[in-house]
Parts: sequence; structure tokens; C-alpha cells
Amino acid sequence: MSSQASRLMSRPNGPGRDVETGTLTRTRSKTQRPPLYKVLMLNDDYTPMEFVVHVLERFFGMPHQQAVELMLTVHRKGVAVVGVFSFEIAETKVTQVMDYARRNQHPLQCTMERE
Ligand code: TYC
Repeated sequence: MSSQASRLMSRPNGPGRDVETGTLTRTRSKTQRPPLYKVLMLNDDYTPMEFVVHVLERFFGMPHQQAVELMLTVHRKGVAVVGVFSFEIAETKVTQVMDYARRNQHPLQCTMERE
């Protein structure tokens, strides 16, 4: 059931005046946003730079030049956020990257954390 529907059901007389007490009633609608998750790429000493660039293009839809720059940020700093997603999408990205790295025998690590 939608949150709008449940709000209406919990206040069957609708916004306005309580039928018994005459009290004016109003419910404030606080819109809930789903939590977001950062996907992080970790540096290591063995994964080739070109492979990381390819991963950023393939799984994160990044243009080549942006992928090169972000790869170099990870290389220099040790870690960088490569995208922010809903839980399900972030989890899928992490799984795809980890599987792809493993299949290609690279130790590349990718994780997620709540924003
Ligand atoms: N440090 C790696 C190298 O010098 C390159 C690299 C960059 C590896 C980013 C992982 O997430 C990474 N070949």
C-alpha cells in the first residue's frame, strides 16, 4: 500500500475537523527518500591501469577520459567513489566488478558503503 494510502486510512475523517472533539487535524507529509550507497574502488599493486579504465567504462558508463582520471585518483589516493546508487544497484555493480576482475585474474577490489 502506498504511504499516502496508509496515511488516509489512519485518519479516516481526512484532514479537517475531528467529528467527536471538533479538533482541527492535519498530518504533515514527510517524504522519505531511500538511502544511497557509495560504490568504492580500491587500489592494488597488480591490476593493470587499462583494466580499471575498462571496468569504469563498462560497468559505470564513464567516458574514456573521465575513467582514466578516476583510475589515476584511485591509484594515487588508494580509494575513490566511482558512483552513488540505491542499495540494489550498488550491490549489483559491486558483484559485477568483483566477478569480472576474478574472471580476468586481477585482484581488483570494489566495495559499497552507505552515504
Ligand atoms: N595501482 C595499479 C597499477 O599501478 C593500478 C590500479 C588503479 C589498480 C586503480 C586498482 O582500483 C585500482 N597497476
